[in-house]
Amino acid sequence: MSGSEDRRLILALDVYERERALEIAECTADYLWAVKVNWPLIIGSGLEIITELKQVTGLPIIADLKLADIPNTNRLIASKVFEAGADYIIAHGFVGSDSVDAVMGLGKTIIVVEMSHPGAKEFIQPATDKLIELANELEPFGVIAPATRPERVSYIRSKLKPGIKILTPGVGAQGGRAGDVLKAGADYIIVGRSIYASENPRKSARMLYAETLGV
Ligand code: NUP
Repeated sequence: MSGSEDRRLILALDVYERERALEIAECTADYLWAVKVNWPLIIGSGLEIITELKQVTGLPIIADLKLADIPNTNRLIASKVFEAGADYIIAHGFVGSDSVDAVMGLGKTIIVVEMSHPGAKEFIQPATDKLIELANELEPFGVIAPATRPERVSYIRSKLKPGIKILTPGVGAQGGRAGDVLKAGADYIIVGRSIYASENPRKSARMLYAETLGV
């Protein structure tokens, strides 16, 4: 297997069960840059799953909590999550720079500037320009942008400071295509159901990994 520097695939591990999560992460790890955990897995298996996933895969762990609270509460949550071993936390930007700053003070942060589902057009997309400004000001590790709308990823790339990574969920089950969104300027694709709900998660991850190499 090649080194992790050419990997641009992030597994969204949205299952509840600890055993199943560890099994899927272990068998796909060769093709991943990182593993993303979200509320379903944390609620189903507890926060310790972050530590265990790190041990089993040796990969960075992204905690997709989409923090959206006052600075103090964001800080209280983020400190426990970083303590558990998370390398990155995803936070919402619409709550304001002080709330995001509280997370950034504790560790590497990814700010949501636009979401991938249809409803994102109602409230988030109209605020995307401001959320990009916020990211340019705070310079987080990265931002979340929609793989379901490659043209929006191009737009976000054109406005975003170079060096800030773009991570894009929405490939596969939500209709986005890896090649399209990587060509549009995404650095990483985030894929959940197309891998963990497939008959052969390792094979699905390998195929997606191969797609990212061709771009
Ligand atoms: O805009 C977003 N869209 C999205 O799907 C921001 C996210 N963080 N996600 C997450 O990415 C979502 O919660 C899930 O964990 C993953 C996509 O999973 P799937 O649609 O590939 O199964």
